[in-house]
Amino acid sequence: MTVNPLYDSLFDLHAGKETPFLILDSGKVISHRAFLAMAARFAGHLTKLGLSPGDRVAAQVHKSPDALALYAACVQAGLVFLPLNPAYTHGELGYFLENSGAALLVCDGAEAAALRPLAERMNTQLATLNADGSGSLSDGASVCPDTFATVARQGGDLAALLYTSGTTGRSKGAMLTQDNLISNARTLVDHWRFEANDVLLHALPIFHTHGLFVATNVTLMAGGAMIFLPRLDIDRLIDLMPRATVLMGVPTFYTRLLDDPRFTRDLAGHMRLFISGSAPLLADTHRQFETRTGHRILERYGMTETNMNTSNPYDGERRAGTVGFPLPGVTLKVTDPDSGEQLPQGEIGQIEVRGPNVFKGYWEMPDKTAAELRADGFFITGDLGRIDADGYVHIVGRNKDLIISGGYNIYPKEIEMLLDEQPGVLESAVIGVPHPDLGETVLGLIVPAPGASPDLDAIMAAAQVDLARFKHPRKLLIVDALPRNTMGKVQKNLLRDQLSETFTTP
Ligand code: MCA
Ligand code: AMP
Repeated sequence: MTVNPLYDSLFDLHAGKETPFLILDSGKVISHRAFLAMAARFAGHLTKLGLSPGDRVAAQVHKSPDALALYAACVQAGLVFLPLNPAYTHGELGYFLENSGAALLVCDGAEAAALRPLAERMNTQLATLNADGSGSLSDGASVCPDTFATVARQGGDLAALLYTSGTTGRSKGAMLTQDNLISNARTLVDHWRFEANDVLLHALPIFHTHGLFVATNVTLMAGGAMIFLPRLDIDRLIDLMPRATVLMGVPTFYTRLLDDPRFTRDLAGHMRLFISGSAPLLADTHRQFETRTGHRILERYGMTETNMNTSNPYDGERRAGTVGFPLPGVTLKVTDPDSGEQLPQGEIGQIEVRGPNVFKGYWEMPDKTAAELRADGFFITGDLGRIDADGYVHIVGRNKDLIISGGYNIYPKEIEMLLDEQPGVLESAVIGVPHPDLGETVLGLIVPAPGASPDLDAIMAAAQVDLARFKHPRKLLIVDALPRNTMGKVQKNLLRDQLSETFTTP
């Protein structure tokens, strides 16, 4: 009898298998059985800490097999996994703890002393897990048994809470249910033909949907293996590619590979599949990749709130500059942003999606949920697109003020609020401009207060204290005024056009 649908579909089938699951750069191999024993020990310890089903477990830890086992442990113990980018500052972390009411924060040992007062203030327990697997969590788990009585859950219960930044500058916790994750993993295993003999080259972070659910859940469900690298390192990717069958990455993975002469048709020839997502893959990159390797990258489109929505076909034409077709079970429509009415085929509008993949809403933010998730189940993605005559979905822009840098989402509002507070600043605008490596990067424009000469170095230093590194403006510029439309709204498109070559010309 199914007691915990997600645990049963991802893990249970392979629990006894000695087949490889994680292949580490050190050469160490962790089998499916050993991984689940590790997860069971963590689950035992989490229960001993007094956590009960539905409690949130925040994990701000480095990528490691143990960090992945913590995810599996949360599923098995009925806890809600809340992964966080280690780049977040303590200030940013405080917001996530407070908003989620996390019962436990797992952090790196090096951060524990500094974070203890924050955790105490939030009434959150603290445990440590270091990149090498040591720490108080592993110490506690080491005396727990290799098996754990899986906690019963239902498909509609929460499995994970993933924060996504908001246009107002405050992050929102997307509530993902067991069914959301299971249905998407099932669809992708089938659509991308994942099998037990697949070996995925995994160099993505595991605190986002892409590296955690798309890559990991799909491999787990198929019973395959992952070459598990701590981060993107092109040398390691090239060295290890001969042992892999599939690579998943953001477009920066592919542009960096193409920049390397060692990445040849011979090296890539045996690979079964290259998948790209999280940010637009330039049609030019798609073509260059095909010329170099003979492979067509399979581009797909997803969101934290929806998991994967569309994918180019496995067998049919993988069309450059498109994100393919809606996945089975997903309904996608293009609507008029003002009226919400569906537009005729071929017209550009906002993309809305509905299906078993679509989340349950934002954690304790009913107004924001109501604004983006319609009563009939359609989620308003904030992306602008069109469907061509052959049914391929094209993403042509965004109806939301969002920058995607190397696959990380950055909401300008959060940075503008900080810049506006700095001495000598009247107002600011933060825009994304093209960047050869990251796709887009952050440019901050500052309008000085009358008679003031803002100190750009001091402003940059202030941003560095409060914001995660990937959100830091790569450059700040002084401008006299910001262009506004008749409604008084800053015309960021004009700024982007004027400044689009800031990082692309030498
Ligand atoms: C690192 N840095 C960044 C980024 N990453 N700055 C801006 N944008 C970034 N994405 C900082 C580093 O801290 C470093 O700071 C400096 O920039 C240069 O770092 P570099 O060595 O080039 O970075 P890297 O370690 O090579 O990382 C680049 C990366 C990485 C490989 C593109 O960011 C990455 O793995 N991105 C994937 C993100 C992802 O998985 N997104 C999925 C979310 P300093 O100068 O101080 O040293 S979206 C999602 O899940 C949806 C559902 C979907 O559709 O998939
Ligand atoms: P996130 O909120 O981090 O889940 O990011 C989701 C956003 O990433 C989407 O709303 C899109 O704007 C963008 N995105 C994801 N995949 C693609 C893609 N293949 N092409 C263009 N944009 C994408």
